[in-house]
Amino acid sequence: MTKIVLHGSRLSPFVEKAYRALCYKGLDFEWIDLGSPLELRKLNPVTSKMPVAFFDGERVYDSTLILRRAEELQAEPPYYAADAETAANQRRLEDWSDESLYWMTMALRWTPKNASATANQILATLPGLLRPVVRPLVSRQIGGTTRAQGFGRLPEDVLLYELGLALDDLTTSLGGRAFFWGEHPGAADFAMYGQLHMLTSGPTPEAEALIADRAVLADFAKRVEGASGGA
Ligand SMILES: N[C@@H](CCC(=O)N[C@@H](CS)C(=O)NCC(=O)O)C(=O)O
Repeated sequence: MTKIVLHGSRLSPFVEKAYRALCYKGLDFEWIDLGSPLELRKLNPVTSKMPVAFFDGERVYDSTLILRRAEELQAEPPYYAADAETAANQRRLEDWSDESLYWMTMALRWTPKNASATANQILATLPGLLRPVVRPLVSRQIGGTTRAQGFGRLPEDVLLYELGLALDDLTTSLGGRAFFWGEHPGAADFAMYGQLHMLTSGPTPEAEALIADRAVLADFAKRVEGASGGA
C-alpha cells in the first residue's frame, strides 16, 4: 500500500481540498500540520506553498496535482467524470475556485478592517515564541501578495458586490443538484468547499453573511463534509 503523507495547515483552502478529497477516496493517509513557514520551504522547495504531499516519499505539490496523483493511484470513486465535456467543466471550475475565488477571499481577508483578525488567525497556528517575529512577515508577504492582485485593490464595497455575484452564479450552476456536476462530489466540489470553508472561518464576517443568505451553498458545504469524513 502506498504511504501518503499530507502536510499543511487546514486553514488553507487548498489543504482542506486535498484532505477531504483523500478522505472521499477512502485512502489511508497521515496529515501533518505545519510547524513553521520555514518548514514549508524545506518540504516544498519548488513552490514553497501548501499543501505538499508525499506518496511513498515522492513529493507532489499543488492541490490539483495531488488530486490527480490520488486519482492515478485509485480510480474509484472518481474526482473527474468519464464524460470528457463534464470532466472539462469540472477542471475549469476547480481552477476558477483555486485561482479566482481564492483571491477574492484573500482580498476580503486583508482589507484594513479584517487584516488584523486574519493575521491573528494565521499566527495562532504557530508556536507562541515565533508569533512576534512572524507577524510583520505574514502581513507583508501574504497581505502584500494579495494587494498585488486585481481583487486586492478593489474598494471593499465593490469587492463584496462582486463576491455576492460570484456566489449567486455558483447557486445557479448548482441548480437542484447535490454537487456541481451530479450526485457525487468531484475535484471541483472539494476545491469549492475549501474556499467556502475559508470564507466562513472567522475573519470575514461580511462573507459569512453573504453565504448565510444563500442556503443552497451552506447545504452544499454540509453535503461535501458528509461525503468526506464529517464537519
Ligand atoms: N495552487 C496552489 C495554491 C497553494 C497556496 O497558495 N497555498 C498558500 C496557502 S492558502 C500558501 O502556501 N501560502 C504560503 C506563502 O505564500 O508563503 C494549490 O492548489 O495547492
